[in-house]
Amino acid sequence: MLLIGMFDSPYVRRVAVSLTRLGIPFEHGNWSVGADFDRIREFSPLGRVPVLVTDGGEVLIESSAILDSIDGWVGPERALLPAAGAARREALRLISLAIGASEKARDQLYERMVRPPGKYHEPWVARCRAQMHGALQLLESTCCERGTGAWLVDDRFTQADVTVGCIATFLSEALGVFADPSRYAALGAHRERCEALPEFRSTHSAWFAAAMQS
Ligand SMILES: N[C@@H](CCC(=O)N[C@@H](CS)C(=O)NCC(=O)O)C(=O)O
Repeated sequence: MLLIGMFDSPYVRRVAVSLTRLGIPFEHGNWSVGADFDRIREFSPLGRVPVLVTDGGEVLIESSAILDSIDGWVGPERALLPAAGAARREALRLISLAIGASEKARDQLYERMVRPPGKYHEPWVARCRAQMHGALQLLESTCCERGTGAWLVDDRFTQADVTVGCIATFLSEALGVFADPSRYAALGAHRERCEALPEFRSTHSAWFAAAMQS
């Protein structure tokens, strides 16, 4: 099994954390969507990561669809997304908030990275920033309600923890959202708890963290 994409992407990383957590071995294609664009497009013409190539040669794209397949392979007892009911709805709500915040962060970053300086549209950046913080405030409220040391849904580690953890670290390193430790204290504590786990440690992109600080 080959997982294509760098771990600086929270979408790639949530797949890598899930595979590692579930004990599913994979080879890592540490390819950049910039420098290795043509190589990635040989597997997926969309040119976006993550891409998961199974041992049977099937090419899976889109992190949520990939995670759905992985849960299917391990079965309902071990699946990271709760199977049904209130737990599943709550996990999907938290995952949607985290993904939404990440997409709004990406839009802010791309505005600076892709457009020439004279073409920045500040009202769009401000709108994205407000939307990102709106989602983060709801995640912070949930972490506060759950209390210190609790996982986000039920009493077990789920895909909500994986995704919120990966995206919180991406937002921390790319945009410094935890620079003021009092602003998202409970979410920050949840992130640190996730990052202490072996599956998070083994998939952390030290390169990205350093590049964003310099
Ligand atoms: N919804 C997609 C988002 C994936 C995504 O945006 N990947 C970024 C890297 S973080 C990418 O491939 N960007 C290059 C591009 O879109 O051209 C998923 O969950 O897999």
